[in-house]
Amino acid sequence: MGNGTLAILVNSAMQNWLPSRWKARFDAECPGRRVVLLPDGALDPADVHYAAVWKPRPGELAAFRNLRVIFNLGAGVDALMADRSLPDVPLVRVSVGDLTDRMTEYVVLHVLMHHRQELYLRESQRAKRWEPKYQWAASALTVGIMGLGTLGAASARALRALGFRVVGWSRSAKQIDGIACFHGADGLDAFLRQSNILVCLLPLTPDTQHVLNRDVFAKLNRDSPLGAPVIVNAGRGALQNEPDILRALDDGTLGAASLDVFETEPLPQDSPFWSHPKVVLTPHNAADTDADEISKYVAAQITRFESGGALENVVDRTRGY
Ligand code: NDP
Ligand code: OXD
Repeated sequence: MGNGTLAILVNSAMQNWLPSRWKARFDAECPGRRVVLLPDGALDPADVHYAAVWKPRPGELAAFRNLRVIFNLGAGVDALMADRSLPDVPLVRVSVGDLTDRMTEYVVLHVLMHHRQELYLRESQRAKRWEPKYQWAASALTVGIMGLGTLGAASARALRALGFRVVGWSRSAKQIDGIACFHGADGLDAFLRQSNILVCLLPLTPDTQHVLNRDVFAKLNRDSPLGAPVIVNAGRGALQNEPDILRALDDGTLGAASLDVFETEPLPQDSPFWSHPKVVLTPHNAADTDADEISKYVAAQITRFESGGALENVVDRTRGY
Protein backbone atom coordinates (compact mmCIF):
# COMPACT_ATOMS: atom_id res chain seq x y z
CA MET A 1 0.00 0.00 0.00
CA GLY A 2 3.05 2.29 0.37
CA ASN A 3 3.71 5.04 2.82
CA GLY A 4 0.92 7.44 1.96
CA THR A 5 0.96 10.87 3.57
CA LEU A 6 -0.89 11.52 6.82
CA ALA A 7 -2.54 14.95 6.73
CA ILE A 8 -3.58 16.67 9.96
CA LEU A 9 -6.42 19.16 9.91
CA VAL A 10 -7.32 20.77 13.23
CA ASN A 11 -9.72 23.69 13.21
CA SER A 12 -9.34 25.04 16.70
CA ALA A 13 -7.48 27.98 18.16
CA MET A 14 -7.78 26.58 21.69
CA GLN A 15 -4.62 25.90 23.66
CA ASN A 16 -5.66 22.27 24.25
CA TRP A 17 -5.95 21.64 20.49
CA LEU A 18 -2.74 23.26 19.17
CA PRO A 19 -2.13 21.83 15.63
CA SER A 20 1.66 21.99 16.18
CA ARG A 21 1.32 19.62 19.14
CA TRP A 22 -0.49 17.09 16.98
CA LYS A 23 2.14 17.38 14.24
CA ALA A 24 4.97 16.74 16.72
CA ARG A 25 3.15 13.73 18.15
CA PHE A 26 2.36 12.17 14.78
CA ASP A 27 5.93 12.77 13.54
CA ALA A 28 7.13 10.80 16.57
CA GLU A 29 4.57 7.99 16.21
CA CYS A 30 4.78 7.54 12.44
CA PRO A 31 8.49 7.26 11.60
CA GLY A 32 9.07 6.98 7.87
CA ARG A 33 5.73 8.53 6.99
CA ARG A 34 5.28 12.06 5.70
CA VAL A 35 3.07 13.99 8.11
CA VAL A 36 1.74 17.37 6.99
CA LEU A 37 -0.31 20.01 8.69
CA LEU A 38 -3.13 21.39 6.54
CA PRO A 39 -3.36 23.77 4.85
CA ASP A 40 -0.15 23.08 2.95
CA GLY A 41 0.18 24.77 -0.43
CA ALA A 42 3.02 22.43 -1.52
CA LEU A 43 1.03 19.25 -0.93
CA ASP A 44 -0.33 17.17 -3.81
CA PRO A 45 -3.76 16.04 -2.46
CA ALA A 46 -3.35 12.74 -4.32
CA ASP A 47 -0.51 11.75 -1.95
CA VAL A 48 -2.75 11.80 1.11
CA HIS A 49 -3.89 8.36 2.27
CA TYR A 50 -4.87 9.19 5.84
CA ALA A 51 -6.44 12.26 7.45
CA ALA A 52 -6.44 12.96 11.18
CA VAL A 53 -8.99 15.69 11.77
CA TRP A 54 -10.82 17.80 14.30
CA LYS A 55 -13.85 19.80 13.19
CA PRO A 56 -13.04 19.97 9.47
CA ARG A 57 -15.29 22.40 7.66
CA PRO A 58 -17.66 20.90 5.05
CA GLY A 59 -15.73 20.27 1.83
CA GLU A 60 -12.25 20.43 3.36
CA LEU A 61 -11.59 16.71 2.78
CA ALA A 62 -13.26 16.40 -0.61
CA ALA A 63 -10.06 17.02 -2.63
CA PHE A 64 -8.22 14.02 -1.14
CA ARG A 65 -9.25 11.45 -3.74
CA ASN A 66 -6.84 8.73 -2.57
CA LEU A 67 -7.87 8.89 1.05
CA ARG A 68 -8.14 5.47 2.70
CA VAL A 69 -9.18 6.27 6.26
CA ILE A 70 -10.33 9.38 8.13
CA PHE A 71 -9.41 9.45 11.82
CA ASN A 72 -11.45 11.85 13.94
CA LEU A 73 -9.27 13.09 16.80
CA GLY A 74 -12.19 13.04 19.24
CA ALA A 75 -15.08 10.76 20.14
CA GLY A 76 -17.90 12.80 18.63
CA VAL A 77 -18.17 12.77 14.83
CA ASP A 78 -21.11 15.14 14.38
CA ALA A 79 -18.98 17.79 12.59
CA LEU A 80 -17.95 15.16 10.02
CA MET A 81 -21.40 13.70 9.59
CA ALA A 82 -22.64 17.18 8.65
CA ASP A 83 -20.29 17.19 5.62
CA ARG A 84 -22.19 15.86 2.60
CA SER A 85 -18.97 15.78 0.56
CA LEU A 86 -17.05 13.64 3.07
CA PRO A 87 -15.10 10.97 1.13
CA ASP A 88 -16.76 7.58 1.41
CA VAL A 89 -13.96 5.81 3.31
CA PRO A 90 -13.96 4.36 6.83
CA LEU A 91 -14.33 7.03 9.51
CA VAL A 92 -12.72 6.06 12.81
CA ARG A 93 -13.53 7.77 16.11
CA VAL A 94 -11.60 7.89 19.37
CA SER A 95 -12.36 5.38 22.09
CA VAL A 96 -9.36 5.23 24.43
CA GLY A 97 -8.83 4.86 28.17
CA ASP A 98 -7.36 8.30 28.73
CA LEU A 99 -10.34 10.15 27.25
CA THR A 100 -12.79 7.87 29.06
CA ASP A 101 -11.05 8.42 32.41
CA ARG A 102 -11.12 12.19 31.95
CA MET A 103 -14.83 12.16 31.17
CA THR A 104 -15.48 9.95 34.18
CA GLU A 105 -13.66 12.53 36.34
CA TYR A 106 -15.85 15.30 34.94
CA VAL A 107 -19.09 13.41 35.50
CA VAL A 108 -18.16 12.29 39.01
CA LEU A 109 -16.98 15.83 39.87
CA HIS A 110 -20.25 17.42 38.77
CA VAL A 111 -22.57 14.80 40.22
CA LEU A 112 -20.73 15.09 43.55
CA MET A 113 -20.84 18.90 43.32
CA HIS A 114 -24.63 18.89 43.18
CA HIS A 115 -25.04 16.00 45.61
CA ARG A 116 -22.79 17.74 48.18
CA GLN A 117 -24.59 21.10 47.71
CA GLU A 118 -21.45 22.88 46.56
CA LEU A 119 -23.33 25.81 44.96
CA TYR A 120 -24.93 26.58 48.34
CA LEU A 121 -21.66 26.09 50.25
CA ARG A 122 -19.64 28.39 47.97
CA GLU A 123 -22.31 31.06 48.25
CA SER A 124 -22.24 30.64 52.07
CA GLN A 125 -18.48 31.05 52.05
CA ARG A 126 -18.68 34.27 50.04
CA ALA A 127 -21.32 35.57 52.51
CA LYS A 128 -19.23 34.36 55.54
CA ARG A 129 -22.26 32.27 56.63
CA TRP A 130 -21.60 29.21 58.87
CA GLU A 131 -24.85 27.36 58.14
CA PRO A 132 -24.39 23.67 57.35
CA LYS A 133 -27.43 21.96 55.86
CA TYR A 134 -28.51 18.35 56.26
CA GLN A 135 -26.39 16.17 53.96
CA TRP A 136 -27.95 12.99 52.61
CA ALA A 137 -26.10 9.84 51.47
CA ALA A 138 -25.22 9.13 47.84
CA SER A 139 -27.70 6.24 47.92
CA ALA A 140 -30.53 8.78 48.30
CA LEU A 141 -30.05 9.89 44.69
CA THR A 142 -30.56 8.18 41.36
CA VAL A 143 -28.31 9.32 38.54
CA GLY A 144 -29.66 8.69 35.04
CA ILE A 145 -27.08 8.38 32.29
CA MET A 146 -28.25 9.04 28.72
CA GLY A 147 -25.89 7.07 26.46
CA LEU A 148 -24.31 3.84 27.69
CA GLY A 149 -21.43 3.70 25.22
CA THR A 150 -17.71 3.97 25.97
CA LEU A 151 -18.15 7.09 28.12
CA GLY A 152 -21.60 6.59 29.63
CA ALA A 153 -20.93 3.03 30.79
CA ALA A 154 -17.67 4.05 32.50
CA SER A 155 -19.33 6.97 34.30
CA ALA A 156 -22.24 4.77 35.32
CA ARG A 157 -19.88 2.24 36.92
CA ALA A 158 -17.88 4.92 38.74
CA LEU A 159 -21.02 6.52 40.19
CA ARG A 160 -22.34 3.11 41.23
CA ALA A 161 -19.05 2.44 43.05
CA LEU A 162 -19.58 5.70 44.99
CA GLY A 163 -22.96 4.45 46.20
CA PHE A 164 -25.36 6.30 43.87
CA ARG A 165 -28.28 4.42 42.39
CA VAL A 166 -27.68 4.48 38.65
CA VAL A 167 -30.02 3.98 35.71
CA GLY A 168 -29.04 4.22 32.05
CA TRP A 169 -30.63 4.74 28.66
CA SER A 170 -29.33 3.75 25.24
CA ARG A 171 -30.59 2.93 21.76
CA SER A 172 -30.17 -0.85 22.03
CA ALA A 173 -30.69 -3.05 25.11
CA LYS A 174 -27.75 -3.32 27.55
CA GLN A 175 -26.84 -5.30 30.62
CA ILE A 176 -24.48 -3.65 33.10
CA ASP A 177 -24.04 -5.04 36.60
CA GLY A 178 -25.83 -2.98 39.24
CA ILE A 179 -27.33 -0.56 36.72
CA ALA A 180 -30.96 -0.60 35.60
CA CYS A 181 -30.82 -0.22 31.82
CA PHE A 182 -33.60 1.18 29.63
CA HIS A 183 -33.54 1.59 25.88
CA GLY A 184 -35.31 3.14 22.94
CA ALA A 185 -38.14 5.64 22.78
CA ASP A 186 -40.35 3.24 24.75
CA GLY A 187 -37.91 3.10 27.65
CA LEU A 188 -37.30 6.83 27.95
CA ASP A 189 -40.13 7.86 30.29
CA ALA A 190 -39.49 5.06 32.80
CA PHE A 191 -35.80 6.05 32.82
CA LEU A 192 -36.56 9.76 33.33
CA ARG A 193 -39.07 9.08 36.11
CA GLN A 194 -36.30 7.57 38.22
CA SER A 195 -33.57 10.12 37.49
CA ASN A 196 -32.77 12.89 40.02
CA ILE A 197 -29.58 13.91 38.24
CA LEU A 198 -29.62 13.49 34.45
CA VAL A 199 -26.22 13.11 32.79
CA CYS A 200 -26.12 13.33 28.99
CA LEU A 201 -23.36 11.47 27.15
CA LEU A 202 -25.16 10.91 23.87
CA PRO A 203 -23.70 11.55 20.43
CA LEU A 204 -25.32 14.34 18.42
CA THR A 205 -27.40 12.81 15.61
CA PRO A 206 -30.69 13.76 13.94
CA ASP A 207 -32.41 11.51 16.54
CA THR A 208 -30.82 13.11 19.59
CA GLN A 209 -30.84 16.79 18.68
CA HIS A 210 -32.56 18.83 21.45
CA VAL A 211 -33.28 15.69 23.44
CA LEU A 212 -32.67 17.79 26.56
CA ASN A 213 -35.87 19.79 26.39
CA ARG A 214 -38.70 21.00 28.55
CA ASP A 215 -40.81 17.81 28.20
CA VAL A 216 -37.89 15.69 29.32
CA PHE A 217 -37.10 17.99 32.28
CA ALA A 218 -40.73 17.83 33.42
CA LYS A 219 -40.56 14.02 33.61
CA LEU A 220 -37.50 13.89 35.86
CA ASN A 221 -37.91 12.61 39.41
CA ARG A 222 -38.40 15.34 42.05
CA ASP A 223 -38.82 12.92 44.95
CA SER A 224 -35.30 13.13 46.42
CA PRO A 225 -33.47 15.36 48.92
CA LEU A 226 -32.34 17.45 45.95
CA GLY A 227 -35.93 18.45 45.26
CA ALA A 228 -35.59 19.91 41.81
CA PRO A 229 -33.64 17.67 39.43
CA VAL A 230 -30.27 18.62 37.97
CA ILE A 231 -28.85 18.12 34.47
CA VAL A 232 -25.26 17.58 33.40
CA ASN A 233 -24.49 17.80 29.66
CA ALA A 234 -21.04 16.82 28.43
CA GLY A 235 -22.19 15.41 25.06
CA ARG A 236 -22.74 18.18 22.52
CA GLY A 237 -24.39 21.60 22.73
CA ALA A 238 -27.10 20.84 20.18
CA LEU A 239 -28.36 18.01 22.39
CA GLN A 240 -29.84 20.76 24.57
CA ASN A 241 -32.63 23.23 23.93
CA GLU A 242 -31.00 26.24 25.58
CA PRO A 243 -34.06 28.49 26.02
CA ASP A 244 -35.84 25.49 27.63
CA ILE A 245 -32.96 25.03 30.10
CA LEU A 246 -33.04 28.70 31.11
CA ARG A 247 -36.82 28.65 31.55
CA ALA A 248 -36.68 25.40 33.55
CA LEU A 249 -33.97 26.80 35.86
CA ASP A 250 -35.93 30.01 36.38
CA ASP A 251 -39.29 28.37 37.11
CA GLY A 252 -37.82 25.65 39.36
CA THR A 253 -38.39 22.67 37.02
CA LEU A 254 -34.61 22.23 37.25
CA GLY A 255 -32.52 23.01 40.31
CA ALA A 256 -29.18 23.43 38.55
CA ALA A 257 -27.25 22.58 35.38
CA SER A 258 -23.63 21.69 34.69
CA LEU A 259 -22.90 22.40 31.05
CA ASP A 260 -19.64 21.68 29.22
CA VAL A 261 -21.02 22.14 25.71
CA PHE A 262 -23.12 24.77 23.97
CA GLU A 263 -24.94 25.30 20.68
CA THR A 264 -22.46 28.08 19.85
CA GLU A 265 -18.86 27.63 20.95
CA PRO A 266 -17.05 29.60 22.22
CA LEU A 267 -20.08 30.67 24.26
CA PRO A 268 -21.00 34.24 23.18
CA GLN A 269 -20.23 36.98 25.70
CA ASP A 270 -23.90 37.95 25.98
CA SER A 271 -25.10 34.43 26.82
CA PRO A 272 -27.18 34.37 30.04
CA PHE A 273 -25.46 31.09 30.96
CA TRP A 274 -22.25 32.90 31.97
CA SER A 275 -23.77 34.55 35.01
CA HIS A 276 -26.74 32.33 35.83
CA PRO A 277 -26.52 31.43 39.54
CA LYS A 278 -27.73 27.87 38.93
CA VAL A 279 -25.32 27.09 36.09
CA VAL A 280 -21.83 25.63 36.39
CA LEU A 281 -20.18 25.93 33.02
CA THR A 282 -16.91 24.69 31.54
CA PRO A 283 -15.46 25.48 28.09
CA HIS A 284 -15.89 22.09 26.34
CA ASN A 285 -13.01 20.53 28.21
CA ALA A 286 -14.77 17.74 30.10
CA ALA A 287 -12.48 15.19 28.50
CA ASP A 288 -9.57 17.01 26.98
CA THR A 289 -7.99 14.89 24.32
CA ASP A 290 -4.53 13.59 25.12
CA ALA A 291 -2.41 13.92 21.96
CA ASP A 292 0.06 11.28 23.19
CA GLU A 293 -2.42 8.44 23.60
CA ILE A 294 -4.52 9.38 20.58
CA SER A 295 -1.58 9.68 18.18
CA LYS A 296 -0.43 6.22 19.35
CA TYR A 297 -3.97 4.89 18.82
CA VAL A 298 -4.14 6.30 15.27
CA ALA A 299 -0.61 5.13 14.36
CA ALA A 300 -1.39 1.59 15.62
CA GLN A 301 -4.62 1.53 13.58
CA ILE A 302 -2.73 2.59 10.41
CA THR A 303 -0.11 -0.13 10.94
CA ARG A 304 -2.81 -2.76 11.48
CA PHE A 305 -4.83 -1.55 8.49
CA GLU A 306 -1.80 -1.66 6.21
CA SER A 307 -1.05 -5.22 7.21
CA GLY A 308 -4.60 -6.27 6.39
CA GLY A 309 -6.11 -6.04 9.89
CA ALA A 310 -9.46 -4.51 10.81
CA LEU A 311 -9.92 -0.91 11.91
CA GLU A 312 -11.49 -0.39 15.34
CA ASN A 313 -14.27 2.00 16.34
CA VAL A 314 -15.46 2.66 12.82
CA VAL A 315 -18.47 4.97 12.71
CA ASP A 316 -21.73 3.58 11.37
CA ARG A 317 -22.66 6.35 8.97
CA THR A 318 -26.33 5.39 8.83
CA ARG A 319 -26.69 5.71 12.63
CA GLY A 320 -24.50 8.83 12.67
CA TYR A 321 -22.18 7.71 15.51
P1 NDP B 1 -20.51 5.79 21.98
O1 NDP B 1 -20.81 5.75 20.54
O2 NDP B 1 -19.59 4.78 22.57
O3 NDP B 1 -21.87 5.72 22.82
C1 NDP B 1 -23.02 6.41 22.44
C2 NDP B 1 -24.17 5.93 23.29
O4 NDP B 1 -25.33 6.71 22.97
C3 NDP B 1 -24.54 4.46 23.02
O5 NDP B 1 -24.90 3.81 24.21
C4 NDP B 1 -25.76 4.59 22.09
O6 NDP B 1 -26.66 3.50 22.16
C5 NDP B 1 -26.41 5.83 22.66
N1 NDP B 1 -27.32 6.44 21.68
C6 NDP B 1 -27.02 6.92 20.45
N2 NDP B 1 -28.14 7.37 19.84
C7 NDP B 1 -29.16 7.14 20.70
C8 NDP B 1 -30.55 7.37 20.65
N3 NDP B 1 -31.14 7.89 19.57
N4 NDP B 1 -31.31 7.00 21.72
C9 NDP B 1 -30.73 6.46 22.81
N5 NDP B 1 -29.41 6.21 22.93
C10 NDP B 1 -28.63 6.55 21.88
O7 NDP B 1 -19.97 7.27 22.28
P2 NDP B 1 -19.02 7.74 23.47
O8 NDP B 1 -19.56 7.24 24.74
O9 NDP B 1 -17.61 7.48 23.14
O10 NDP B 1 -19.21 9.34 23.35
C11 NDP B 1 -20.48 9.94 23.51
C12 NDP B 1 -20.42 11.41 23.10
O11 NDP B 1 -19.73 12.18 24.08
C13 NDP B 1 -19.65 11.72 21.81
O12 NDP B 1 -20.43 11.45 20.67
C14 NDP B 1 -19.33 13.19 21.96
O13 NDP B 1 -20.34 13.98 21.38
C15 NDP B 1 -19.32 13.41 23.47
N6 NDP B 1 -17.98 13.76 23.95
C16 NDP B 1 -17.80 14.96 24.59
C17 NDP B 1 -16.57 15.31 25.09
C18 NDP B 1 -16.38 16.57 25.84
O14 NDP B 1 -15.24 16.93 26.13
N7 NDP B 1 -17.42 17.26 26.22
C19 NDP B 1 -15.41 14.42 24.92
C20 NDP B 1 -15.72 13.18 24.26
C21 NDP B 1 -16.95 12.87 23.79
P3 NDP B 1 -26.19 2.02 21.68
O15 NDP B 1 -25.22 1.57 22.75
O16 NDP B 1 -27.44 1.25 21.69
O17 NDP B 1 -25.55 2.19 20.34
C1 OXD C 1 -14.73 14.68 21.62
C2 OXD C 1 -14.69 15.99 22.26
O1 OXD C 1 -15.69 14.37 20.93
O2 OXD C 1 -13.62 16.42 22.70
O3 OXD C 1 -13.78 13.92 21.81
O4 OXD C 1 -15.72 16.64 22.40
